[in-house]
Amino acid sequence: MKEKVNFDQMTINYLKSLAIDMINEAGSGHPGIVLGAAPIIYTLYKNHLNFSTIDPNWMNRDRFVLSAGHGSALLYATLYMAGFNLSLDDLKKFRRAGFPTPGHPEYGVTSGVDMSTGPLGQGIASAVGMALGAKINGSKYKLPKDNKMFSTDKQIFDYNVYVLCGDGDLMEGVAYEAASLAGSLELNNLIVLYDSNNISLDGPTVNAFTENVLERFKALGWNTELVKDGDNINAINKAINRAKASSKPTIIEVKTIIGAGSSLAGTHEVHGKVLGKEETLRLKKALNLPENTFYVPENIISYFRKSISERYKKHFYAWDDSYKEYVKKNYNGDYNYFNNIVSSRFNINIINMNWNFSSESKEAIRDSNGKIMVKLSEIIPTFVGGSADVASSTKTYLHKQPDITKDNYNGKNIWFGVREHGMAAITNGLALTGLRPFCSTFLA
Ligand SMILES: Cc1ncc(C[n+]2csc(CCOP(=O)(O)OP(=O)(O)O)c2C)c(N)n1
Repeated sequence: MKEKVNFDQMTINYLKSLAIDMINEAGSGHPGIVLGAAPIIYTLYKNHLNFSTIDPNWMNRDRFVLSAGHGSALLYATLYMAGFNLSLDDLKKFRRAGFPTPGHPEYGVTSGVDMSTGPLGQGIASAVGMALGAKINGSKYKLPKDNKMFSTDKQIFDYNVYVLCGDGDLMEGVAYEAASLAGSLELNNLIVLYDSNNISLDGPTVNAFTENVLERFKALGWNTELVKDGDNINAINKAINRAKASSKPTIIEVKTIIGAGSSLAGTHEVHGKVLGKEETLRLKKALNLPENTFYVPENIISYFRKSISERYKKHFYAWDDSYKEYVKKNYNGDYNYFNNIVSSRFNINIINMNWNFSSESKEAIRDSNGKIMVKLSEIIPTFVGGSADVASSTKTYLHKQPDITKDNYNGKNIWFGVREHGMAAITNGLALTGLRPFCSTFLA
């Protein structure tokens, strides 16, 4: 009897082998996360992440942030398999200057990369800003409810932000500062997949990182999920489904084995050690794959791409109808104008505005600056921001503009609390959503 092909498993195996071939060819990279986290990224891209490879910059696409930026080979292999604008040749040139496959993901260089990452902790922290940006835009641009088509207000921006992070990201303080604010603001569009393998670069995490991470996130106001077997894509899938339905941000801890399937599995040595030829051949044999390098059969690629496009099409066309209706109603059908507004692509000549400042004035510069910011907030629709609890001193509170709270995202003042590092990273994330953000603190 012919054995039934398990397409999910085979696609995961081919993802692993492509990424391992890339690292071998480059002579450097990180096989550990590739072999441990491939089922996580596969489940996310195949079943959940809404995006269009035809329009990779679709404004309402779900965002993906690889906070563990050292796992770039896995990301590029996934983007190639999903049909983004990457060729096998680009994969072969992993880590070479001038190719869209740099050592760590770079925004604007690779189609499908939503944020530059590498410095651990920054990705997850900036993803909080991206999720907040989505909430702010979601609250601003919407069609009122219509009983025939939809029963609640239809938001033009309602995307989720997904993060893949590792132990290292969660050891960084900036991650917790930002996660704390995400909990307070109930950013339920933020879903963090935690590749939990108890190993980092130098050794086991037990040497330095022993807290119960999920309990900690629970205390921050997050929904938490645990998947005990990182190879169980069914369980990962269900956890993501529950996360999407949650009223809080979610962290899904997925227990994995670093470098799974290699002879160094479960050790820190495989974190960043090139596997090499013999070891790779052994691995491919164990994964039931041919020895060929940079090889994926057509039927595997088309299985992955078809699964994605069938899911995405429904979502995209429904969104496109709402978008067109919204722009027709509110912007006379001028799509360019609307698109430019929401991505801060406009010029305002502030020099020629009537400022009434005198060179004789004894007013403190921060007071004058505060007045300028208030005025700008009235004319720049995407101007939002706040301070690390020192707006009374820095004079950056936007008087006349509403606060952004968990009950009302349609405001302009963000209360960052005393969290300077988190604030800066979150502000980067806000900028990535098209907003024109500011933040303020002072140097002591
Ligand atoms: C801020 C920062 N410090 C240090 C590093 C160097 N570094 C890269 S990966 C890594 C270990 C990360 O461990 P983990 O997140 O568990 O990844 P895994 O070993 O599971 O791949 C370190 C220390 C970095 N990229 N960023």
